[in-house]
Amino acid sequence: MKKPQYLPFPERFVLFSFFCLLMQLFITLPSKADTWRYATEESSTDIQGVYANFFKKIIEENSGHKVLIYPFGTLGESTDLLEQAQAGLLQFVDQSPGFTGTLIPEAQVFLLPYVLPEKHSEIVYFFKNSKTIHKTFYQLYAEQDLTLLTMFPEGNVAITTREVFRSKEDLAGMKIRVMSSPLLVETYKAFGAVPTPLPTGEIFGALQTNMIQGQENPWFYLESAKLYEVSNVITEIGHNLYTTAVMANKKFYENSSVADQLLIKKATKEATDFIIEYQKKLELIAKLEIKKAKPNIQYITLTDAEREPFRQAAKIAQAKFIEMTGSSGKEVLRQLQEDLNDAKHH
Ligand code: 6CS
Repeated sequence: MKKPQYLPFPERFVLFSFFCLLMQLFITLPSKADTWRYATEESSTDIQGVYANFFKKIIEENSGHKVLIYPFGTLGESTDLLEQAQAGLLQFVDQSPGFTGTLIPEAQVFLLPYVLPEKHSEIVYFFKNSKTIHKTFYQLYAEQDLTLLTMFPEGNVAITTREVFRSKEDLAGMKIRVMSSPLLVETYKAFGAVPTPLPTGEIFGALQTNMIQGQENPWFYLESAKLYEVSNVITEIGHNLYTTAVMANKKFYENSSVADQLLIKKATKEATDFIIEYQKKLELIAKLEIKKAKPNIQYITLTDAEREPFRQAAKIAQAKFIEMTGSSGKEVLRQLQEDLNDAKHH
């Protein structure tokens, strides 16, 4: 039998080194300059906008690419943006689980009341290391043609109303606007209110005309969207941390060069690290700014005892979540609780 002919060792070594060099060049060489489109649900000075601009800066400083940012209002409502990203008209999009929940019901796990941590160190650890986000959700979003890049918090959610409320009974008959999530609807029903899903662009007008009597959002947004102007009371029941997600169109991401994928990962990581710290300061600033602009606004923080009925109602919301998502949601919730436990003991 004929023995296979191998190149002698020195030539083999030279050939192998040449191949390694080529691979390295392929990985590190900048790809051709492209324009990437990135839409957010908020204005460019809001948290999502600040994140997007940070991301853009890293991409543009390290490649020939340009990132065009489309802030809220330029391309439509949140649901329009996601459709455009799925279709590849946008390369990047920021959408919060309160809207994604209609497409990926499991995303609503981030809306469950009294689940996410309040302590900053736990929040940081959770968002950076959570298997729910980086493994389970990565897969669930991929099934919808989206590559999930990151999720980050935007601060504690507070509820604005016309009248004071301290109990579920006080909320009876009050129409409270929520994002278009079936789980948020069930949650506010369990809280005793009349949940009213509306797109972002309609919140201010609906409050002004008394079509709704309240809504929930993180503090920075109550200030930047001027929602306090059309509210008399802002109440903290301590039920949630607003969470958002940044995604890429999956085909675009997978067809990008290795160098571009690495650059997107680098920009995502650095922007996430930055924004988690940045958003932390905004709550206090918003509280001061709102009081300055409207001194007679009333801030109320429910006591532990007053929160108890809302904590009980949260159990109904959890049962509804499982009803909506089945065994997949059950597993998501189990994983989330494990992640939160890790964050607590880290
Ligand atoms: O409530 C909303 O619709 C909006 N809230 C925030 C904090 N970001 C975007 C979202 O569309």
